[in-house]
Amino acid sequence: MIWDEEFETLPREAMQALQLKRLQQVAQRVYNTVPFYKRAFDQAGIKPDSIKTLADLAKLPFTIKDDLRENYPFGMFSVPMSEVVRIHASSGTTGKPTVVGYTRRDINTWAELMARTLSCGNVTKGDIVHNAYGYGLFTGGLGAHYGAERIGASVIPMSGGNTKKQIMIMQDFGSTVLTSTPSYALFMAETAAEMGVDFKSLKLRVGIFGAEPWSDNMRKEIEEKLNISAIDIYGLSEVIGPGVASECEEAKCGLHIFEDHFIPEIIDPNTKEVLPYGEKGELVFTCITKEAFPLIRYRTRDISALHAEPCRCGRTLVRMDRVSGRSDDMLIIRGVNVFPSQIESVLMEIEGLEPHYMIIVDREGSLDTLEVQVEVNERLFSDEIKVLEAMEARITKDIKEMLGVAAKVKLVEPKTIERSMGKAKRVIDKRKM
Ligand code: DLL
Repeated sequence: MIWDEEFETLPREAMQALQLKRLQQVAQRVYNTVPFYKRAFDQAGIKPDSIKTLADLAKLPFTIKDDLRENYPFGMFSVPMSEVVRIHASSGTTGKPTVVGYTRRDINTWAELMARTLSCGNVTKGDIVHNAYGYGLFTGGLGAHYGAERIGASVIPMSGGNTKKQIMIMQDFGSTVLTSTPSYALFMAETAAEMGVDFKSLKLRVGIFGAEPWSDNMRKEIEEKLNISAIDIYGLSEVIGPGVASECEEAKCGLHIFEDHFIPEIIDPNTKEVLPYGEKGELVFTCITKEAFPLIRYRTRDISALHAEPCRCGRTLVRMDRVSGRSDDMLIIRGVNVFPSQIESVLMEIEGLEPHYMIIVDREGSLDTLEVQVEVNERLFSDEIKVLEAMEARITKDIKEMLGVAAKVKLVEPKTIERSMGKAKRVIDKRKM
C-alpha cells in the first residue's frame, strides 16, 4: 500500500526538479543561519546561488559526525530554540551524544515518512501496532509511534524490556504488527517459546525491523520463528530517525529512499568521489526539507549501493541495498577487512546454529586473533562431543573460505550469549580497550 501516491510514484524527472528546488532553498537557508555552513561553503568556494543543477550537489562540503560534536549541543540548528519542539540524541560508543532537533513541521514530516514506512509493510488503520522500539532519546520509539498514529492504527507504546509482559500483551491485545529491532524480535520468539506460547496462535502478521544490521538469512529465521513477514527499515537520528528508507512487502528487494526529503549519494569513502548507481560505497544524505537540523551531504559511514530501476510495487523512488555494515565497524584482522555481517551470513547458513553470536577480536603479541562464539540449538547441544567438534571444524573452514582469515570457533550452550532489547552488540574488540 502506498501512503503518499503523489510523491512516492513521481516520474524521475519531476522528482529531480523537486529535489533541485528544495536543495537550492536549503543551501541558502543553512548558509545564512548556521555559522558552520557559512564557513564550510566559503572554504569550498561555493555560494548557495551557484547551485544550478543537481550535479552541483557534488561541489558542496560534506558534514561528518565530528562536525556535530564540535557544535554540541545545538550549534548546527538552523532555527532559534523557540522553534524547536523536540530534541532527540543518539549515544555513540564514546563521548557526548549526537543531538538532533525538530520544529513542529519537522515532526509532521517525520510522522508522514513513518506512515509511508509502515504502509510499505501494508499497515492500515485496522492494525494493532505493538511498538517495542525504545522510547526516549532514541528516535525509534516515538518515530514509529507517530507514524502508526498518523495511519490511524491502534498503537501500543511498549518500548523495550519486560519481555514476558510483551508476549502477554501481544496475545491478549491481538497485536498484528511488531515494530522492534530484529535482535529483540528474536529474543521475543525465544521468550514466547519458554512461556509455551506459539507465535502461530497469535495475530501477528508483519514486523517492521531496523536500527541495526541484519542479514537476509536472519530475516528467514525471524519470519519462521514469529510466523510473520519481516521488512527492513533504515534511518539515522542525524537525518531524521527511522523514516529515511523502507523495503516494501511486495518485493522485499532494496529499501525505497524517501528522496523528496533526502537526496542520497554513494561515495568512495577514501577518495570521497561520487560513485555511479549500482556501485557499493558509503551512503551520504542531504536533508532538503528539514527546518531545525538540515544536514548537507552527511556521511553516514553505512555501506550500501543505490538502484534506480522502478519497483514492482509501483514506487519510483531510488532503492538502496540492505546496509551490509558500517565503514567504521569494519574490522581489520591481520590485514584483512572483515565485516561482522559476513560472519553472520556464514553462520546463518548452517543448520543447528542459533542466530546469537559474538565476535571477539584480540591481539596476542603482534598477531590479531579472531574468535567467533555461536550458540547451538538444544538438539545439537545434546549430541555427542564428536558432532560438535565436526561442526566447529566446518564453521572454521567456511569462515576461512569466505573471509580468508582463520577464526577460532567456539560453540556455546543455548541462551548464554547476552540478549538485547535494542541494538545488539555483536563485536568485542579488545585491541581498542
Ligand atoms: O537507529 C533510527 C532507526 C530506528 C532506524 C528504528 C530504524 C528503525 P540511530 O540510533 O541514530 O538511529 O542509528 C543509526 O543505525 O547509521 C546504521 O548504522 C544503523 N541502522 C539503522 N537502520 C538500519 C538497518 C536509528 N535497517 C544507525 N540496517 C545507522 C542496518 C541500520 N543498519
